[in-house]
Amino acid sequence: MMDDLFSGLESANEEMAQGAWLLRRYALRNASDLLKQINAISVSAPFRHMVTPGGFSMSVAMTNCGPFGWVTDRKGYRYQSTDPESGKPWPAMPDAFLSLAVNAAKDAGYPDFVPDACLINRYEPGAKMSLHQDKDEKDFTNPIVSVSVGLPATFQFGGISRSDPVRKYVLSHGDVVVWGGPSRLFFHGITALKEGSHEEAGRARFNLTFRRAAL
Ligand SMILES: O=C(O)CCC(=O)C(=O)O
Ligand SMILES: [Mn+2]
Repeated sequence: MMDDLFSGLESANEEMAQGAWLLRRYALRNASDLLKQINAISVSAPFRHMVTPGGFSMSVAMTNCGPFGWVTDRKGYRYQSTDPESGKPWPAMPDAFLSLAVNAAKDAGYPDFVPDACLINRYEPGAKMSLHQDKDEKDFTNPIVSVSVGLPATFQFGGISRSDPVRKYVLSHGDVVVWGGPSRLFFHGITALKEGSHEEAGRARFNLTFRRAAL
């Protein structure tokens, strides 16, 4: 029944800009497993509120898995292979994460994407991420794959300049956004998460951002 309703993936997909696709419910079947894996990862690499170079503590709590993890502190933004809190390598990227990211990228027109970094964002009500570009990676020919689980959030997607108009999209449990090519460096952000409770994720939204950090 559900298969019939959602098998027309075309209708669930929306092109947000050239090279940018919203794949609605793409990860719905994986979502409970993703939550379990996120929980396991956070046991060895706990969520933490990192500090920006300007000295502000981020409202989004973060951790990472995979060969490289994105970090920020007073010294700047960067990728590193170890967790600065423990000095240990980040937890391995679960196979289910990797295949989800590879398949979503392929379906959005990026057949060569192999992520080496997975940033895990945890938003609690009130948390937000201001408009920014993802530009700490070495090779912008690789797309970004972004998976949403838990409470819905409003994603803002703009253009190549900070002042470009933004469109808003509600990202729900299981939604995947892929952007690359001409939109790889487009500004984007998440507005303050609304209060709520999700039946599987509780009072939170999780986002997995898959990137290729190294060449
Ligand atoms: O939470 C999201 O959907 C976006 C996260 C993001 O843009 C980032 O971590 O760079
Ligand atoms: Mn981003």
